[in-house]
Amino acid sequence: MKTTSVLALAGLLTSVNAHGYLTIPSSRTRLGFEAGIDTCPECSILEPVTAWPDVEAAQVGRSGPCGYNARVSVDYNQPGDYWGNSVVATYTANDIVEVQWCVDNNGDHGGMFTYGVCQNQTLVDLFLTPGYLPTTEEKQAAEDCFLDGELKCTDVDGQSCGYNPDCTSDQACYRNDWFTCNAFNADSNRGCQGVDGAALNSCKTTIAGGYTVTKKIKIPDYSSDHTLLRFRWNSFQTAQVYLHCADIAISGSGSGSTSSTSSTTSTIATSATKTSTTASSTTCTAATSVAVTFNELVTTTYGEDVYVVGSISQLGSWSTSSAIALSASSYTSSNPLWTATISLPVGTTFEYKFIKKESDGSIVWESDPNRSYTVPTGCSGTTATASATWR
Ligand SMILES: *[C@@H]1O[C@H](CO)[C@@H](O)[C@H](O)[C@H]1NC(C)=O
Ligand SMILES: *[C@@H]1O[C@H](CO)[C@@H](O)[C@H](O)[C@H]1NC(C)=O
Ligand SMILES: [Cu+2]
Repeated sequence: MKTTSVLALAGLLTSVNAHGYLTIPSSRTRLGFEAGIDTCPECSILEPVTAWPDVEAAQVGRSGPCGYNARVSVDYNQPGDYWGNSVVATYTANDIVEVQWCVDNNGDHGGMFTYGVCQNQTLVDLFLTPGYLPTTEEKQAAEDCFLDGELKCTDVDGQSCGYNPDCTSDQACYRNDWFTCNAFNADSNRGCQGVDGAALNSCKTTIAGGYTVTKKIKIPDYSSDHTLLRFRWNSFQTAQVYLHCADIAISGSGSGSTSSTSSTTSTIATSATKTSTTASSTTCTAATSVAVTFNELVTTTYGEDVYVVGSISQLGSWSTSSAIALSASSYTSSNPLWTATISLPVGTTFEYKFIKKESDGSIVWESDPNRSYTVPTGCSGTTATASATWR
């Protein structure tokens, strides 16, 4: 009994559970962290979902547009004592402002990120009502609205807006209106931490120290005393999306320009189309990637951690230092389960092995032969499992 909990705890503490969160303007998560309600602001995670290469495919579920931290059971879609009741920043319509998030040193999964403002105040108000927890449907409707109200990288004159190096031109992620992290496996300036190239601990995370990721956005031609700026980061490496909101105000430009009228019209048209698509969708959209869960039964001792490494970049290209950590959060002595869920392109065939990393840093490989796997095809949202026992 005692051994079991020690092992499980060891796994929890050392697995790659660290990621990123919106810091400027102060997100609800940041405020929760500063108030001591949240012990890991970078750990609000939507998983397992298809995060790549279609960065808009994942439905937000309980996480909603503002994030849910399962670790501390805090739902940031509902105003709390320390967030959601007043704005943290007031911007002027059409202004260019700098925003920032923080990526943890131990969970820099690469990928792409976006910011958004939902211009449907009725919908946003559901997330600003003290004591009200939006339903899953309302959370999804709001997320769709935030994606419609995307603040494009390309809206900012002079900002360089690149394509993600881990995305090929035939994939849905090949778009430069979203912001991108650098190549996941780059030797220098890698991943999201490479965007600013800032020093470790340039922002605060709780697991391995953070790096700032700074970009500019253009505040929309819109006015509201209290609305939300939504941040969404889609991981390249893992089947994870990170969602955060900040409470902001936007003072209108007063120009009442025709461009804002026409963009409102197109927003309605887009969401109407989306709704009817969803309602009539009994046929499926083919998945471009699948969340594959790797389960490995392996008895470990204190200080040992289990990783998966393989022939494709998502599995570290056989480099043990880029291997993906499995989590021991469900480990028991009778079911010594280590697990990780990774988003992989459909149809990919690869070889892999599980490895143990000892507390002294040495590596223990599984015996030959290499394992092999082909990611299945299926409808969007398909998941798959590769289960194995250490050999
Ligand atoms: C705003 O959201 C509400 C609630 O989802 C919806 O009923 C309404 O049609 C939306 N309004 C516009 C203009 O899209
Ligand atoms: C497993 O894959 C590695 C990397 O491609 C290769 O060097 C090794 O020979 C393979 N092992 C077997 C038994 O085929
Ligand atoms: Cu992570």
